[in-house]
This record gives sequence, structure tokens and C-alpha cells, in this order.
Amino acid sequence: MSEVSLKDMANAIRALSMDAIQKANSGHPGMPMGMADVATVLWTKFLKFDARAPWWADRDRFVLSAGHGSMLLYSLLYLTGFEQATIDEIRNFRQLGSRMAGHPEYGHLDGVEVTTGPLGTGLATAVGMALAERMQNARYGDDLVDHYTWVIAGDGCLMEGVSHEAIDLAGHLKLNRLIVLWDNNAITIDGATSVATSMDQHKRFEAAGWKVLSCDGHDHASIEAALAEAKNSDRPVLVDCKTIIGFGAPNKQGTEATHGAPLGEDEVKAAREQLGWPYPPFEVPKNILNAWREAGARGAAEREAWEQRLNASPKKEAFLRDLESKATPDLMNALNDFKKQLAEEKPKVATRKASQMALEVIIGAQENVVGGSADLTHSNLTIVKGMEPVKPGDYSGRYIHYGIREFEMGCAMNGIALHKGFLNYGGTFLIFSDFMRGAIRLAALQGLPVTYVFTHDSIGLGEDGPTHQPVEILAALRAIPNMRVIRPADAVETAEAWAVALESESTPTALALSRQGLPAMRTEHTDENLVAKGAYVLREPDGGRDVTILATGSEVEIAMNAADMLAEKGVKAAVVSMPCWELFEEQADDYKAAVLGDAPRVAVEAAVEQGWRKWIGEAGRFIGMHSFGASGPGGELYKHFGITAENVAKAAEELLGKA
Ligand SMILES: Cc1ncc(C[n+]2csc(CCOP(=O)(O)OP(=O)(O)O)c2C)c(N)n1
Ligand SMILES: [Mg+2]
Repeated sequence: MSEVSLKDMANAIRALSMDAIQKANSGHPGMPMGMADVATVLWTKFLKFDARAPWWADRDRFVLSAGHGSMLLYSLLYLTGFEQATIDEIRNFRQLGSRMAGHPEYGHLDGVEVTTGPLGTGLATAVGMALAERMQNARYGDDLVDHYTWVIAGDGCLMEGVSHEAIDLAGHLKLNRLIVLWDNNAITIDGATSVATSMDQHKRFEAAGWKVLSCDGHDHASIEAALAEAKNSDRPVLVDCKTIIGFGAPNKQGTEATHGAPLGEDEVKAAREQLGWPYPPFEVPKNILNAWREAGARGAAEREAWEQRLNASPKKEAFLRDLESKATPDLMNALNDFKKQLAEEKPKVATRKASQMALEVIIGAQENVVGGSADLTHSNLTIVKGMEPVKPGDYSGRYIHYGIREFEMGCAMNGIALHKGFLNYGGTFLIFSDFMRGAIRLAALQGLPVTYVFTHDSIGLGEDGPTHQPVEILAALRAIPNMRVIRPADAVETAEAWAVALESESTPTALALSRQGLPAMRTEHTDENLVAKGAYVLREPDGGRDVTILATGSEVEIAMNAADMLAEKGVKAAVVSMPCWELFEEQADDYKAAVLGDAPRVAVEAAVEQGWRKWIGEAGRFIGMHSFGASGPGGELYKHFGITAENVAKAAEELLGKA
């Protein structure tokens, strides 16, 4: 063992990376070869983990924000002995079905904490993990929660706009367990970073309240000194690691040629000579592998001691329950009781207000539900009594002021969900969900059950005008796979929507909520959650249907009024409330057929038509938006754009050949 040097260990990462990328004929060798030394020091001397217990709750989190350098992470997981990270998987890098996907994907391979690849988002997600760690620590103490979040970020991560939001929030909250190792190789795809940036990153991070350290990223002593110092900080830490991209490839290192293409057989051979690595591809000599395996077992004793502390703790049960990050039966019962009350009281409220009323029940019923807003707390109505703000140095609160940082909020929400210990939601205007779309997509891709409280969901918001009035956003969100978009029509549907969101285990939920007041549509209580069926018949005429009107959210009222008008003319109209297309699609065919019926269909939604043809067919009629909105009172806008009961009724009559 003693004869194995850190240099040998780092070279094992370099060799595995260049060989796997060469074999796959695809991948990014520059980053793993450049950061191999930093990663070796981190994983052998600092990172708290136990390769045999990949999901130990108090492990340090390691986030490869520079996700293109996936072979760095895969090499580390194999070398330290993660069971799933076999040498065969490394040989199979980037092939269909391999756990070792092109970029690290959460859920494919133990040890991958987060899906990365979209630059900057790993760093932004890590901020949420580091925040969750402090929040969990505030609840359970140092004995049970005491870990760091380490991030490797490249030049690209620091160039992306989301990094600004991330470092600002982390600096403000004084997340001192967050340590970012910057792979400062001054190269990106287009060449030297100087072609596109003149940023002084030290000053930038310092201005955001971070501590900044530096090291020579190829000098193990220098790295070790910097990491040791980084662990003792009252602020988050940036470690500027000066590195050479593709280190070890004699003709290509230091250039963008190593960034994103196999080195080529000749250069791989030359690198073997340069590095003093005479072994065949995919072969790591026993003594070097053993040294790595020892590093992978280094944390076992610490984990066992932690388990003993947990077993002895009076908080054990609560800790483990929170860790599940699931809604409790008590919470779901409380929500159902609340629904019963709403059906009796029939409040006329905006669904954003109904959401706040539901949140009062939720927050009261389960301690580990936390939420926040991107500076629209009193518009989104995301805060309720009993929620104290999370503050720098005091993380006992349940409400997170994300600031005007939607993208970071979305990424931090993902980080909180990935960390585990909490259920979490965040709010902004529906229109600004676009600013966080990259995070929403990653939530859906990773299967994270976060909840978005998107208020001001249509032209109904009125005077703020077309900059604030979403028309295309529902369609855009519905286009994301593994995503539920729920647009409830009244207070009961809103409570049901929250129940769906809270019970979701692997799908994010976007609640689209109105600014304007809406009358009660559901005036009879059922224990059954009708929103969970996606769509249901709200009004069925006696003696069969002449026409079916489909609507969501605030337009359900319009559909009901249209049905009344049609009834006066002897036309029998059914009304289907359709709060969630995705859930409806999951229902049995006969249920769907019964809800949709055989009669001609009209749909009404204050948004663009895209997607509605699936439900109304080629012959159906759509009443909605065909342009951006306009500034004016909401009620007038509905008339101006023709989204009225009269027009719905007229469309129905035209369909029936009666107009
Ligand atoms: C949001 C986003 N934009 C663009 C890309 C495509 N891309 C992948 S790596 C890269 C350059 C990254 O440079 P750097 O972080 O310095 O990595 P290095 O070349 O040093 O490995 C780009 C533009 C991406 N993955 N994500
Ligand atoms: Mg770079």
C-alpha cells in the first residue's frame, strides 16, 4: 500500500477516462484528466462517504456540476468500490442501457447525487442540498446531520447566468458547508476563456460573500492545504484550482482539443508514456486498486458510529420519517377534512387564495413541509402562519425567501428534494416559470416530486398586461414528459390538486392558479379525489348529451354558464372539468370514453390551442387565446378576446348546425 502514490491513484482516473472515451468513441477526456489530482485528494482525504452504503444520510454530497466530465465520477465510483460501478459498466460507457450514461443521471447509478450536464445547474442544485443540510441540522443537531456539499464546477458553470443567482443566495445564507472546486483550466469549447470573458471570479465570489482560496490543481500538498482550510469557514468557499485540461496528453493537453472528443489511439498511447502508466486499457494494478478501495471504505467506521448515534437518539423515528420525504396519512386526512368543509362553505376565492388555505392545513399537519417564493410571497400566497423565514445562520425556519431568482429557486428545490428530509414547494408567476424552465425539466427528468405554485395564470390577471399574462405557458409545461400541470377550477379542486402534489413520489407538479376570484363549482363532498382522475364530468344533462364542453381552471365557470344558456335553448350540454391532462391520460380507456362522450366537443381555456385537438378532435371548436394578451381589467379582457359563455354556447350551436 505504502508504495502507491496519489499520483498513481490520479493516473488511474486518467487512464480509465481516456480508455472508456476512446472505446465509446465519444466523451470528454479533458476535464477528468485535468481534475484527477483534485478529485483524488478530495476522495481519499476529505469526502465523507462509504462506498458500501451509497445513500447513507449523513454522507457528504459530491456534485459534478461539469457533468460532461462524467468519466471522472464513474472512475471514482468504480475505484472506490461502489457495487454498481463495475469495470464492465466503464467498458460500456455511453452505450444504451449502461448505468454510465453520457452525462451523470440520477437514478441510474448509486453515487450519482444529481443529473448534471446543463452547465451551472449542478452548482445551483448543490446550493439547495447545502441549504437542506443546514435545515436538517437545525432540526436534528450535529450528531445526526453534519456533512458538506462539494461541487466541481468548470469555467462554463461559472459563466452560466444561474451561477450568479446560486452564489448570491448561498453567500447571503452563509452556507459554509458548501465548497466549490473550480476547474480553472481557462479553456472551454471555443478555446481560451479569454475569447468570451474577462471576469475576475475571485472578486465576484467575494462580493457575493464567499471565501476564496486557491491551489495548484496538480500539486497534492497544495490541494490538501486548500481543502483543509475550506472546511473551516463561516461562509461558502470557492477553491480556485489552477489546472491543465487534458493533463497527461502530451500533444493536446492545455487545449480545447481535449475537451469533448476521444484523444485518438496515438495520443492515448503517448499519454500512457507521459504519465508512466504502462498497463493495458481498463486494467488498474492490484496495489493501486487496493489503495482506492481502502479510500472507499475509509468512512465505514464513521458511518457505523453515526448509526449507533441514530439508534440511541430519541429523535430516531422522526428523523427517519422525515427522511422519507413523503406526505403522512395525518396530512392527507387533514386535507380531506378541509375539502369537506370547503364543499359546505362554498367560498368564492381565487385559486391562489384557495392554495394558501390548503397550505394552512398542510403546514399545520406536517413539520417537514417547507416552501418559498421568488419574491412574490404575497402574490403567490405561499406563506402561512407558523412559517418563520430561513435566515443566514438560523435555518430552523420553514420559509425560504429565494429572492428574484426563479432559476435558482427551481434548482434549489431540486437540491432539497435530492438531499431528502423535506417536501418542498416554491412560487412565482406562471409567466416566469419560463425563467426556471431548465430546472423544471431537470426535476421531471430526475423524477423529483417538487411542487410549483404558479399564480396569475392567464389574462385574468388583468392590468399588468401581456408581459405578465401567460398564453403559451400551459402548453409549454404540458410538453415536458413526467410533469403534471394542474389548473384547478375552485377551492375544492385546489385542495385536491395539493393532495395530488403531496402524494406524488416521482413527478413534479405545477399548480396553475388564478389571481381572480372564482365561484365554487364543487358543492358536494366526495372522499374521492376527482382531480386525481385528471378530468371528470362536472355537469351531466338528463337524457344524453348534445355537446360536451371541456374546460380548465377559471374557464370552468364560463363552461357552466354556457351550458345554462344552451339548456334554455333546449341544447343538452355536459361540462367536463379537466384540471390535469396528464392524469387523465393515465385513466382506463372506458373511463376516458365515458367522460369525453360521443357528442361534439367545445373546449375553453384562456391560453393557446396547442394540444387541445387531442381532446376535441379535428371537428371540435376551441375558444381561447390566439395572440398575446393586453393590459386592461381582467373581466374586460375576457370579453375583448372572446372568451365568454356566449361564444362557447355559440360555438356549440354552430357545431350542432343550429346557429
Ligand atoms: C447550459 C449549457 N450550455 C451549453 C452546453 C454545451 N457545453 C458542454 S461543455 C461546454 C464547455 C464547458 O467549458 P468548461 O466548463 O470550461 O469545461 P472544460 O472544457 O474545461 O472541460 C459547453 C458549452 C451545456 N452542456 N450546457
Ligand atoms: Mg474549462
